[in-house]
Amino acid sequence: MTKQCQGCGAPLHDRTPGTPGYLPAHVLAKDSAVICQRCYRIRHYGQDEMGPVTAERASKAVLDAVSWAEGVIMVVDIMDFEGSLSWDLIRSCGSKTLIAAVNKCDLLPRKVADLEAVTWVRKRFTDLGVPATVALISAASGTRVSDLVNYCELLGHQRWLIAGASNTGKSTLVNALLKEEDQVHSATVSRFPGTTQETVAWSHRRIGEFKDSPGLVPPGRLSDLLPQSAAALLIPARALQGKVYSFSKDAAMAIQGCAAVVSMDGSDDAVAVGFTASDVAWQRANSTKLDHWLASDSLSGDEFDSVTVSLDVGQELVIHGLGSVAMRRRRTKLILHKPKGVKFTVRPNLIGGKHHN
Ligand SMILES: Nc1nc2c(ncn2[C@@H]2O[C@H](COP(=O)(O)OP(=O)(O)OP(=O)(O)O)[C@@H](O)[C@H]2O)c(=O)[nH]1
Ligand SMILES: [Mg+2]
Ligand SMILES: [Zn+2]
Repeated sequence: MTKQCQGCGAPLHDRTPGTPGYLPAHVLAKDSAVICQRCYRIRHYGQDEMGPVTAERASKAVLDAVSWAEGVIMVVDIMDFEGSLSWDLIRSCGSKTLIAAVNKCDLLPRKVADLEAVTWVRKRFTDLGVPATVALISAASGTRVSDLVNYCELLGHQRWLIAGASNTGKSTLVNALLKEEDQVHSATVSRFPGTTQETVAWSHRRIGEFKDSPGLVPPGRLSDLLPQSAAALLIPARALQGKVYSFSKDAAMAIQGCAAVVSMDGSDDAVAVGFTASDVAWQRANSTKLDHWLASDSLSGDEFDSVTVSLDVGQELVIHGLGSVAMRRRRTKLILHKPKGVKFTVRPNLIGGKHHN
């Protein structure tokens, strides 16, 4: 039987160097061979020259695994909440138990109390009509992973699927669960989306069998339109940071080559806060030179389109796979310039105005 890479799930082989699952024949022949060359290079050098799993393959693997599972743990990135929700996954779960493990809560500013964040997430799911039980966790630090385990145990299912959009931290959660089991093997984790290639089965004394799975690619995330190395810059990896700018009429803020917002009617005391949790940040921009600047610097290579958005105080505009903009003090109409195909959402603030005024 073909062995499977324990890190990424690709079938191990010695045929084509430079593809997931590859190992030189003499290494593959050893009993101790458990991870492929790609996983080895990701783990030891932080490099993935072989690229992500295709969206089609990931989708097929996940849908097959949903039929196997009694319960699904859907991992969502709190820093890109709407962008990292997979509606295909939610729909495919039907009436199965669906737990939303809302991950990376360590990246929220410390001022945001846990209860406030959980309340926000629950309300968001209710507003969106998603019937999920919420667990707010940090898989990386292990925060509240034991609560998630307790809840799974209580439900008594024996087959769990860990699934969700790419880069949300599924494999990191798998490793947090394996840590409780003193497992010597682990799933491969990387900052590049598309690391896990196939489902990988593990077991846990208290929750039964569980599977890691390849990341789904929900449509509309800016980070998915870029080459993997550029995408890594946009992926939430650091504490959420807000940049505050006055936002009088014609004022503009931009993330170079990615998106811009221009105020259409801001009064003199209007203030906008641009949030990101990645290696990029909102900057002040010159609204008269914006067209040229966006077109010549498009990171995605896509054409830009423009939409008018009204933003109330207490609401924020989220650009999927990039960041968000919130208004303080005044309701403001703005024009959003973004690459075609990138989705946006207007939603209640994740971080209340009271924390950042
Ligand atoms: N700050 C923070 N980063 C996390 C957390 N969980 C995962 N990450 C980071 O998110 C990135 C993706 O993690 P993975 O576990 O590989 O994500 P995945 O969902 O398995 O990704 P794919 O296999 O590509 O679909 C890595 O850089 C992780 O270190 C978390 O709780 N907090
Ligand atoms: Mg993974
Ligand atoms: Zn591998």
